[in-house]
Amino acid sequence: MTEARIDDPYPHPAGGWGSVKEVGTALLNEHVLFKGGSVMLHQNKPEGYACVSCAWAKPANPHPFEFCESGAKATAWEITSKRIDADFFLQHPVAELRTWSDHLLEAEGRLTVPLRWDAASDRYLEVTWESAFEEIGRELRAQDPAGVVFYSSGRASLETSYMYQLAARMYGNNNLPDSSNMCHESTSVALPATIGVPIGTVVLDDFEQTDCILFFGQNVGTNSPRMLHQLQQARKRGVPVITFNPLRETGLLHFANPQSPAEMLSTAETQITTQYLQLKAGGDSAALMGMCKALIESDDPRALDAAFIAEHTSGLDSFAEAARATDWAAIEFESGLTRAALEQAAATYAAADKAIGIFGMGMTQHRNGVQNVQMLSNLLLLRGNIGKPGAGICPVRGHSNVQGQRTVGITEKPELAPLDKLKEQYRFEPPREKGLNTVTACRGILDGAVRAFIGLGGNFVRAAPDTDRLEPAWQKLRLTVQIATKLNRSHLVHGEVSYILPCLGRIEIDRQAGGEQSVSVEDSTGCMHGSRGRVEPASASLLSEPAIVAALAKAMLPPERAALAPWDDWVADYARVRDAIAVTYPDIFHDFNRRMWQPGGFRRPVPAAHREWKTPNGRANFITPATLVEDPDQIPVAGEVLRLFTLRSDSQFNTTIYNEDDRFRGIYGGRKVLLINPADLARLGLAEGDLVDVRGAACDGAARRVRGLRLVAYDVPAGCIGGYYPECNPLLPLEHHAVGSMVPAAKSISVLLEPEIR
Ligand SMILES: Nc1nc2c(c(=O)[nH]1)N[C@H]1C(S)=C(S)[C@@H](COP(=O)(O)OP(=O)(O)OC[C@H]3O[C@@H](n4cnc5c(=O)[nH]c(N)nc54)[C@H](O)[C@@H]3O)O[C@H]1N2
Ligand SMILES: Nc1nc2c(c(=O)[nH]1)N[C@H]1C(S)=C(S)[C@@H](COP(=O)(O)OP(=O)(O)OC[C@H]3O[C@@H](n4cnc5c(=O)[nH]c(N)nc54)[C@H](O)[C@@H]3O)O[C@H]1N2
Ligand SMILES: [Mo]
Repeated sequence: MTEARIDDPYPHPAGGWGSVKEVGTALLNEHVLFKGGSVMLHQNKPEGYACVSCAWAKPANPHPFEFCESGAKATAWEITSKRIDADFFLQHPVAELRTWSDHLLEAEGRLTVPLRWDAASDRYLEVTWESAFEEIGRELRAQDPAGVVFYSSGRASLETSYMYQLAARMYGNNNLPDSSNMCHESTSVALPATIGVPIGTVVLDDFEQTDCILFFGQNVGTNSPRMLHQLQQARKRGVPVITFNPLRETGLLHFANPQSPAEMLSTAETQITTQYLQLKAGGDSAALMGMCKALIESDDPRALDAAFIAEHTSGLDSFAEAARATDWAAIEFESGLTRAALEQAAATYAAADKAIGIFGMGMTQHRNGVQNVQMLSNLLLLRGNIGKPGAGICPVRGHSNVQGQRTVGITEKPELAPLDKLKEQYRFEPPREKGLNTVTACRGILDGAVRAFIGLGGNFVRAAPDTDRLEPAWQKLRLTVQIATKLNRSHLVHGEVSYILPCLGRIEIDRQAGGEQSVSVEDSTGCMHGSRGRVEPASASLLSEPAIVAALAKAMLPPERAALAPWDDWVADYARVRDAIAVTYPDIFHDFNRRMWQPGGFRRPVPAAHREWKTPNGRANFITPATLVEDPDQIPVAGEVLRLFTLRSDSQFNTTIYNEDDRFRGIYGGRKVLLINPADLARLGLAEGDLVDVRGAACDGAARRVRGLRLVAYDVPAGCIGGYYPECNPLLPLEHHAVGSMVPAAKSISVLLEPEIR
């Protein structure tokens, strides 16, 4: 058993027949096989709807089936025929629902009516929309704006997000944290300093021209499977793919295209990775330093692009000095990789004219998350791999519009929002104080400074760190309001006054006074796309997100302030919101209403993509890393400290758990498991199948524990263990976050294993 797993937990390609079967099962479970099948033909198509799963680019010439297994599951989950009505809550008091799993809560189906928590009966009771907005407005008007948080999860459209940030700023704060605070904020902080843009420089065309792909800490087979098409095409041209990941992920090993009949009928499959480097969790900066050192110390003058460096960059001298001064022993120790392996990777990279560096949460969710991204930027700059066709940096964004939300003003950083423009456009004085991000909002919840929380989607309590500290504090909030499609734990661990406001999903037809509406989203490559819902709403009582945001704004703002923006006109016709967005951001969104339907979307300007560097010194900058040591937070404790990295399974979208299996990793029978190296098992006197408690061993010394996790022997580097998000979030200390970006360091948490306490 152990042996088989370590050899290959899923001896089949990603995609393939397993994928087809999973899509069918997902649709069947939600009782939408027929409807779902035809709906999905519109996914990621011009005139169709943008997938609600990941943010990967949507091509101008889509495949007939431009969806993947993960997208199909997300679609089925949203258009499910299952419903939660008011009766459900009469039968289930909130205290009881708090004992349900994440999976069971969402599996009940779509929320259908607005709900208010009733203290006397501990139940959510149906209310009218009017009374909901009236009371929420009254509550918010009584609060100091400094203590109110406007969170967004990255799914809401550009239109909704723009309205939401304006409402918050008219209300009086910049407290606009979003899910990217837990995700790619490290990228958004790292890249402006190195190349002068907060986003990636790569577009789909670059994949057709590249000679080499470097792949860091991103699980493509599960989290952005449509990218497998680009990878497969590149591999067919013989392009090497070098992967850095502590786990051997099925999707990074091989792929059979479920949309290619030839591949499905034969045993043909594409090998994706050509060199797989199983580094230690948190070893990326060191690994990248190894590759940079190999290039810098190379005898071959062509190893570096001297002309590019001279013309475009700054800072190489001190970076090169640091690389020379770092010895290989330190690099090998911190990365867990051998010098030979890193030199081989560097040689492959040096042989390519054009290279792309792709990365995900394995890079950003670390104490050194910002530095990791800057080290990848350094490596690319050494060979002029930014700002030319076939090359560039490619952060893979998570939620389907998380990048776009930032583009239209959802940010707690006042310097990143066009406040003067908003002032001129809406004739009010926008607040200039720094707002709360995820970590500082949690601090405020813990110390009582935050009194009210509005959630535009998401499941903040489950997604954020330190679950067991946060939940009791969260219940002391005066007001919690959750705009949502599905029931989740953040609705059940609630404030004194608490509302659930059910909304339309993006796949649903959105009818307003001005007719059927469309929305827009930005993908991972900075391209904006229109999206039109296709299925009948889950319930006639749902409101759209723009309608809810507009009603909230009108309820919480003094009437003369609310009158400064045309909320009702916007709801009647979202094209008017896009007009307003185009006024605020003319460079990006001019002609928005026309261009949003362009096949492949329209791209926002990305100066670095043509070697224009919007950095303070006008050059692309090499940045010397501060340290290669991953975890400066760890305190000395008795016992053997292991490094826990938290993972998504192939059956979840963040805190949405479709089912409890992780097919690609061969993990069945529940998510309360830890993946551990067999040598660690033996050394710690433990055996596969044992149940253990995991105790936090990080920074502040506070007690943190997750009980009863089952050990699974797995091919992970010694000293590192894998566990699932969000089950392991009680172990993630709030103050253990990335330097500079404050992204919780969910990919290296210091822990100890102890025999289970029963
Ligand atoms: N189906 C599905 N799609 C999704 C999501 C989902 O949950 N389900 N979530 C969406 C969201 S919001 C996001 S942000 C993305 C997340 O997508 P990813 O960026 O892929 O995030 P994770 O799955 O958390 O982990 C990524 C990989 O990092 C590896 N890893 C862990 N630690 C390290 C390390 O220290 N170094 C390196 N190099 N690798 C490491 C893990 O083994 C894993 O393969 O996906 C989006 N798409
Ligand atoms: N330990 C650990 N923690 C992590 C991570 C990790 O890798 N490890 N990853 C982090 C990352 S990358 C992210 S992005 C965050 C995710 O954090 P969030 O974005 O807050 O969480 P989700 O699980 O995506 O939110 C799911 C809920 O969104 C609601 N929803 C779904 N669709 C819609 C819609 O169309 N409209 C509205 N209004 N609501 C909708 C549903 O009610 C559903 O229950 O978690 C972070 N937390
Ligand atoms: Mo994310």
